[in-house]
Amino acid sequence: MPRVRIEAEPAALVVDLAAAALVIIDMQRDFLEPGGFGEALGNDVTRLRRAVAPCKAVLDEARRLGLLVIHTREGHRPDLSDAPRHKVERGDPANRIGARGPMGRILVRGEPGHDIVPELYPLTSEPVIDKPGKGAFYQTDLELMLRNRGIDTLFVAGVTTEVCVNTTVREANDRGFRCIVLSDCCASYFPEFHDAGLAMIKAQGGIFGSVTASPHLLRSLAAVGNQKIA
Ligand code: TIU
Repeated sequence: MPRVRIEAEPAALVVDLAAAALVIIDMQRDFLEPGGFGEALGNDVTRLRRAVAPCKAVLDEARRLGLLVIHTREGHRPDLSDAPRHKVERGDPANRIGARGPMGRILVRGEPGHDIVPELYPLTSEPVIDKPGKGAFYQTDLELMLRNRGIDTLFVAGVTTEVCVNTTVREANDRGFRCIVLSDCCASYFPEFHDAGLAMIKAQGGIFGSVTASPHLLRSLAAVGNQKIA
């Protein structure tokens, strides 16, 4: 089984790729495109677009090697019965979760805006986790899926760095999964929160996990050559 050394902060790591997965968090049109939830919350969505190309490069390499890839989407049932009241009632009523926007009902499963951006669209073989919360482990079968596959290490990408990425990494850390967050594959509407979100993960000897930039991972994966992981 291929093992690779990856440059990371606070320290380099050795990863058994057969026990690793790429988890891409919430790269949904609602967060990344105009007219969605992100913009409805008053955010500049172009700030998130910069993560798409690095994510695509890592996704392509993961697919080439046969690394397990899991996508997540934040969103709710059409009747919003799985959405806490305070979450639904946040913000301008015209732009709330469940309200009708240019990409359908905001953050509702099955609507165009809820789906993943075309550049990173999942293959049918790649599990998609629909999650009602910020963390990908909360009320989902992600942990079951990872344990069934013997996964102990997660490469984490997606948006936003300080919200769903950080929440997921903290949940994963408590469950015993090692997280390696790909800094340029994550993004935030607030650059300072992106930086702080990454700093919090890798501080204190990597209290929640490690951080690296995608070129380091890509270099390590390229060294595997044409060996297939699975
Ligand atoms: N608003 C914001 O920064 N994020 C979210 O609402 N969800 C995710 O991060 N996916």
